[in-house]
Amino acid sequence: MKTALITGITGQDGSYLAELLLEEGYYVYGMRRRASTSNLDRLGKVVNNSKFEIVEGEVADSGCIYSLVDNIRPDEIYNLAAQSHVGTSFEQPDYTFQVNAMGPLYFLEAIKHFSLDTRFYQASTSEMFGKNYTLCKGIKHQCEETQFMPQSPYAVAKTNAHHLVRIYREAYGIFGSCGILFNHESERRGENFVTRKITKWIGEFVRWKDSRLRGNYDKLSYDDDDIIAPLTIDQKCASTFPKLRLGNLEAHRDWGHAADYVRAMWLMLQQDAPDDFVVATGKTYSIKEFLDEAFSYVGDVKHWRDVVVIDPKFYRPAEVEYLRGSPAKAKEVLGWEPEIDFKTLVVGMMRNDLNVS
Ligand code: NDP
Ligand code: GDR
Repeated sequence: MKTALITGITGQDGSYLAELLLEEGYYVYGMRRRASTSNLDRLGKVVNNSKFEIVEGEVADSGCIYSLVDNIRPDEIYNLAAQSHVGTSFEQPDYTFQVNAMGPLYFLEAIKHFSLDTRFYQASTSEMFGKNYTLCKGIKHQCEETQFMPQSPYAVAKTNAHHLVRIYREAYGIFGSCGILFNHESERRGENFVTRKITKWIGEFVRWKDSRLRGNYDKLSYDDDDIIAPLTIDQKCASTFPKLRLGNLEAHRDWGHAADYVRAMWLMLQQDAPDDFVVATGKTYSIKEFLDEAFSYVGDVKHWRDVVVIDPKFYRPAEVEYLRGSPAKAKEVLGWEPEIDFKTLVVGMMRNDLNVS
C-alpha cells in the first residue's frame, strides 16, 4: 500500500486530497499544527477512516520536519501547508517567509538526507506570475514559460520554494514537482478569501431576512452604520444588516474547483519524471462578475451595488490584476481537464452557504 504525507491537512485542499488518496488506496498521514481547538471540520469524510492518521507538525520547525520524514518515509509528500492569504502576507511578511519558503526547504533537505525515494509535491501558485502575462494568439494568459514577477511577500516566498524544488531536482535527483495552481475554490474555502466571503455574506443575509420576516428578532445582528436600502423585498426587511465590505472589484481571476485541482496534484506525482505544471481553467472573470453570478442565484437584492461597500482596508499595497492560466501542458501530459465550470462552482458555494441540501 502506498503511503502519503499531506501537510496543510486542515485546509481546503488538504481535505479534498485526503479523500482522493484514500479512494486511490493510500495510507494517508495528515499533518496539522498544534491548535487549542479542534480544527478538523473539513475532514468529516476521512477522519474516521482506518487508513487515515493525523500527525502533529510545524513546517517552520526544521527538526520537527526532519524527524517526521525520517519516521514515516512516505512514498509521496504533498506540501500544502502555507500562510496562504496574500493580503496577510503584507502584514506578516517574516512569518510568511518562514512557513512558505523555509518550510519547503526543510522538506527537501529531509528527503535528501533520509528518504531519497520520496516523491515531493510543492503547492506553487499563479501569484508567482504577478503582473506578468504572455500574449498567445491575441489572448493574455500565463503558462509554464511566462516569467515570474511576484507582487507580494506571499508570492515571493512561494517563488523561492518553486526554484528550490527545481534545484533539488537537478542537483540531487529528487522527484519534486510543482503545481502552479490558479485560484480554486469550493464550499470548504476559507472565509476570508473573496469568493467565500461573498457567498457566506449572502447566506447570512438571506437567513437574517427570513428570520426577520418570521418576527424572530432575537437572532438578528445590527450595525447602525450600515443601513441596507433599497431592497426589492418587503420593506419590513429594509432595516439594518452589516453591508458586504470588499476591496478591489476590478481584479480578474481564473477560478476552478478544488476537487478538480487536487486530482492534478496527484497525477503529477504519478508521472515517470518530475516536472512543473500550470493548473487552470483557461477562463477569467472579475470580482464583479463573481458578484453578478452569486447574487443572481438569490435574486433578493436588486443589485449587489446596493449592498457592497468599497473599503480601502481590503485593498492590497500591491495587486495582481489579471490571471488567466493556460492548462495546455497539464492536458497534454497529465490528461487533466477541469470538470467543474465557473457557474457550477458558484452555484455549489451558494447552495452550501444557503444551507440548501
Ligand atoms: P488553506 O489556507 O485552506 O490551508 C492552509 C493549510 O496550511 C491549513 O491546514 C493550515 O493549518 C496549514 N498551515 C499554515 N501554517 C502552517 C504551519 N506553520 N505549519 C503547519 N501547517 C500550517 O489553503 P488551501 O488549502 O487553499 O491551499 C493549499 C496550498 O495551496 C497552500 O500552500 C496555498 O498557498 C496553495 N495554493 C492555493 C490556491 C488556492 O486557490 N486555494 C492556489 C495556488 C496555491 P491551520 O488550519 O492550522 O491554519
Ligand atoms: P488571491 O485570493 O489573493 O487571488 O489568493 P483572494 O480571494 O484573497 O483575492 C482575490 C482577489 O479579490 C480581491 N478582493 C478581495 N480579496 C479578499 N480576500 N477580501 C476582500 O474583501 C476582497 N475584495 C477584493 C483581491 O484584492 C484579489 O485581487 C488566492 C489564495 O488562495 C492564494 O493562496 C493562492 O496562491 C492564490 O489564490 C492563487
